[in-house]
Amino acid sequence: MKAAVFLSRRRIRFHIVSDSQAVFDELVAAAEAWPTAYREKTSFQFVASWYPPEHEDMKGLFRPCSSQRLFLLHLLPEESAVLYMDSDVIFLRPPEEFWQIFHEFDEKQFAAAAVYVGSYHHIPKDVRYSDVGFNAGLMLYNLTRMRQFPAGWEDQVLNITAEYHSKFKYGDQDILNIFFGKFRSHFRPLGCEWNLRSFYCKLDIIPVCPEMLNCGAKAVHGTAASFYSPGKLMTFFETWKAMKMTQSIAEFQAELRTNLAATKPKDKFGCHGRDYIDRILSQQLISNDVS
Ligand SMILES: [Mn+2]
Repeated sequence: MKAAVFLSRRRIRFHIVSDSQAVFDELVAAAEAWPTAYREKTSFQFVASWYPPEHEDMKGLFRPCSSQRLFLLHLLPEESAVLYMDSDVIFLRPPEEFWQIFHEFDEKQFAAAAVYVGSYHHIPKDVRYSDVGFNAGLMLYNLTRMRQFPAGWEDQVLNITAEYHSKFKYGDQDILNIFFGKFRSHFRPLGCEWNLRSFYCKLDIIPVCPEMLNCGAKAVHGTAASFYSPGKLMTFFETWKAMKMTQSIAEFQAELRTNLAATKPKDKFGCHGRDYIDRILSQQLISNDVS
């Protein structure tokens, strides 16, 4: 949230979906330390966790509550569109640049996410979105169109869960990959540069995401608890966390690069071995190249 607000030139309304009012209060209290100019353009709203009656067990599908993103229509009845982000996503571009992608949707599309998760062969070929899937940690949803979806969004989600539950590896992300495998015309695939994960270090980014190698990541996603395991990604997270929002973006970029360069130990994701990782984790902060 701090990165989104720091980089944005717009007002941002956050809807925090949680099963804990205390967690929400903590977040709001942390934001009180932000400079006034940032606080004034930000608002927070608590949205209590909700699951369909008799489907409360879906809460534990993957990480606790990650499956809440399947029920945005119910959670946000007043909203017409939403940028969904996991709690472990950090922007390197202003979030309004991501929001702009709504304007590229054709007349049927109502959701968008960055492609390339890895192997998606655990889901049957006839229903999976693709062999490599997409990541659900950062998405755009046109909620108006979802509400109008003739087969019923929530009915489909529950049907998919009942039918394919035994195949799931990533829980609710698998449900989304099956939904948009069945109803492909409603999904807009986005470039992998919108979702850098530790997995890209392991594989080497060059063959799987050349855009990111050229331009750097536009958003970083701390999957596999990578922000909490010593290494480049933890340094990235810690530098953002400690940042006071009183410097310019360029000054912050310089500080981030210094901290990344000073991070020498090997990490379990193999990021230390990629000589381009420092650049990829910092380049888009002030890049005008938004190709
Ligand atoms: Mn996540």
